Amino acid sequence: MMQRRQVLKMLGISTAAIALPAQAGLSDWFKGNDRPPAPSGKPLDFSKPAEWQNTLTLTPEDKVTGYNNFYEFGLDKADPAANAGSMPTDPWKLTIDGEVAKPLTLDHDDLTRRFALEERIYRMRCVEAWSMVVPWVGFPLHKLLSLVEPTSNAKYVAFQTLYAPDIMPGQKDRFIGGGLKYPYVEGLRLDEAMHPLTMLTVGVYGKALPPQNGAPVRLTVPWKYGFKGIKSIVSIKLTRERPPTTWNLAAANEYGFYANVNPHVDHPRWSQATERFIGSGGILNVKRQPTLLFNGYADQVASLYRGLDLRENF
Ligand SMILES: Nc1nc2c(c(=O)[nH]1)N[C@H]1C(S)=C(S)[C@@H](COP(=O)(O)O)O[C@H]1N2
Ligand SMILES: [Mo]
Repeated sequence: MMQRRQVLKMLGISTAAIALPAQAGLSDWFKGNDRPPAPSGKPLDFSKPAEWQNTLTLTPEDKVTGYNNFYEFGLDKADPAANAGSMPTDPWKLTIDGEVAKPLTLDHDDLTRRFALEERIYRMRCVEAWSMVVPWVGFPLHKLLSLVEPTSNAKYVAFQTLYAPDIMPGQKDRFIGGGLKYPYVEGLRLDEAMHPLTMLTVGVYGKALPPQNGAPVRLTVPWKYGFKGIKSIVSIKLTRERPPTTWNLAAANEYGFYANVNPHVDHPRWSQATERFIGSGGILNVKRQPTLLFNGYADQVASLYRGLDLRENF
């Protein structure tokens, strides 16, 4: 519920003035978790490259698929699991074009068949200061980008979520959708997009992504705040200019283009020094732990930002 208030506050709207529908908040969800289990997708074929395995404690599947941000389906963490089932994800079209020599369109089955799938256990850190550890299934984005052959003009990669206001109530109603501008858009510098950690994700916990996690394909950039991980992608465009990004459009002083996880750069309204790890316990067992620079991936990604002031470029 804090998030809804924050968004409304951001829009200059007082929560007291609006009758909001009664919905389960964080505490209710942890208390009961009596919602029906999220629909489980079809099992996927994938390898488990040693490089991407580790001994981090996984966030349980019911929390990964039941505690979500997907504002197209509402602001409460339980809304996406409750409402996203109506989103048709097969057939699907993902178009890759713009500054490329060989534009390409992938359909639903291409997403799981065209590239060898890998399971990768990644940390995931939301800008709201909670975190998870998730076994994603997908393939590195650079494999797709190499296939379309970016031109020498390509400097950025722009991503766009499905726009379907009749299916996604948040796109039609600014109170359901938090007043964000839709379709949801995100972007990366080309070198960030080509980084081996950056993945197009089609599954979680060994199965095709459930709709609430961004079926049939979403982005995973583990060293950045979760909002960079745009869901249910229909378009990837290589561009010359830096593309607009949804949360930056909503509040440029709070959400930057880079959004690299950084314990030393606080959000204007809260500290980013620590995070609540969502594990197997109830709300009393949620563990506070230090936030890691680049979410623990500094060895692999710090060189991308050499010479860049991370405070200015948050
Ligand atoms: N289209 C779209 N993508 C989105 C969001 C959203 O509201 N709409 N929320 C983002 C945020 S804030 C987070 S933390 C992650 C959450 O991903 P998860 O629900 O799979 O954990 O999705 C990101 N991708
Ligand atoms: Mo987030």
